[in-house]
Amino acid sequence: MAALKIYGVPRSRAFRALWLAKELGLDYDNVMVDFATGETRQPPYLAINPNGHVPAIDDNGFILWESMAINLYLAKKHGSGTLYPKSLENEARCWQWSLWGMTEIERNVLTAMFNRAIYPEDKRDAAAADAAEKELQHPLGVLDGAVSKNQYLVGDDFTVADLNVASILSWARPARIDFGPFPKAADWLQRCALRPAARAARELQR
Ligand SMILES: N[C@@H](CCC(=O)N[C@@H](CS)C(=O)NCC(=O)O)C(=O)O
Repeated sequence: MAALKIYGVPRSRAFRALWLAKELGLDYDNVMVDFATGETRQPPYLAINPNGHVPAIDDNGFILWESMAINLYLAKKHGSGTLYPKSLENEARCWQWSLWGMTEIERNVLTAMFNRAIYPEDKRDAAAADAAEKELQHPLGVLDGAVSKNQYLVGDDFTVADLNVASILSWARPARIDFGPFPKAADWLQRCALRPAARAARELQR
């Protein structure tokens, strides 16, 4: 049994931690807690994450939840100097982009995805999806500007900042977000998605 357990089926936000674990070459066990079965709300799992959400990790007895915190923790622990920058300023930029992803884009990408791809057709709200995409125009412009200057969000090397934001934007395709006005962001997203670890994590979703 591996020292690291990652809770959550790969088609959940656990995908983010699984992608990171693959980038870092970590030995882990993926505990298949499924959000669709209500398992996340049962006492055994609530003892791990009282919020009833996946992902969570158990790293040799240290329990942590919230996908971005998990990835920042694992990247700092195992990827210092590679996926996790050594300077305080670049470390802070990884926090900045991770928090940005969660607060500026995640909700609207999800709204568009649910209303264009996930809900049964008769339950979809096209206007809500369009409004969400409209709200995304400004932050996607910010992202486009950031990756116009450098290859990646924190300079020219791929870091946990890219992984965290790109994993949120992995929903942009089913959400049918038009990246036409954001060509640099589209290229950056493609660069991230084509990484072998990203492909390997997507394979787990099949
Ligand atoms: N902010 C949390 C959100 C986690 C979350 O909402 N996960 C969903 C699956 S992707 C979940 O567990 N849903 C089931 C539930 O809430 O019971 C994170 O990023 O880790």
